[in-house]
Amino acid sequence: KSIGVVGIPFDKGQPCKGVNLGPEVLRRAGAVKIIEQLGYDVKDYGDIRLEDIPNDTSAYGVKLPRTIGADMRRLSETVSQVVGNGAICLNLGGDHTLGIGSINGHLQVKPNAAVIWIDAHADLNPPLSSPSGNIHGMPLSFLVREVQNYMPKLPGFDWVKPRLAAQDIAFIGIRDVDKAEKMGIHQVVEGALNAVNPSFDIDALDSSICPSTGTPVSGGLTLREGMYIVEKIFRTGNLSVFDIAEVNPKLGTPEDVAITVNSAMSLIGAAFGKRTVDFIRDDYSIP
Ligand code: DIR
Ligand code: MN
Ligand code: MN
Ligand code: MN
Repeated sequence: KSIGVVGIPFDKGQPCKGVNLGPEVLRRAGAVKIIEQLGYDVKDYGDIRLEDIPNDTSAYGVKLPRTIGADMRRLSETVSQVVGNGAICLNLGGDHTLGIGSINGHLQVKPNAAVIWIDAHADLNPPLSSPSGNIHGMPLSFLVREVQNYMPKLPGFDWVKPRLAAQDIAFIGIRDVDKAEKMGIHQVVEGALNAVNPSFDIDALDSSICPSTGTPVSGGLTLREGMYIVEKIFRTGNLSVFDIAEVNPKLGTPEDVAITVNSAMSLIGAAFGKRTVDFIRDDYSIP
């Protein structure tokens, strides 16, 4: 089986500087090596090229819509290409805006894919309902069919199609939901597990094990719970795209960064079948 790795050094969806360094810190920690050692045929697509469109005025409270739209379009095309080639796509963020490109591109090739949104937050705010104006809290609103009545026509996003039904999303780890999001969440039940796209915002974990992220929330998943979720998904044999988002190596002490990157690395390993106990054997028979 092959894996395509894509870096998204993107930070325009939220105000904290440094989350653009996520792909670099995860690559340095060995994110590509760890999956190669598991026996996959790995192709690193590098980081996606990011736009800088001049005079990109805000629309409906969203900053830099044309620039962000162009960036996500490029990610969507890359994910389509990787999945279309028969590989699993590993997306290294970057802030969680990347869900727009990742899921749109995935669904273009596999329209029946189910999304597992692993996050402290629902990321379902339509632009005009968003309390923050930060687009990393909005990605699912672009994708979910049932909320399109609330979606304005944002410049730069005409290529995104709401290909996802609310019933094909499962939320895990959610504990900080805004008012407008509650209506949407109500409609969500666990979808059938066909092709699966886990989108893992590191802040789904308890803030004690991911201090270096922009919006940490206490009371979250333990590392074992997070790993259990992605191990389970791996064992379905239907993992198709995996996103890891919101690791910010510029937040907190060097120790905080190490704790956070270690958590992310454990999740990446577990998502691609790394056994927790490496020396385990399959056969103990005595000849
Ligand atoms: C909040 C925070 N719901 C917002 N969202 C975050 O800005 O819309 N998502 N941090 O991961
Ligand atoms: Mn979050
Ligand atoms: Mn998120
Ligand atoms: Mn966040």
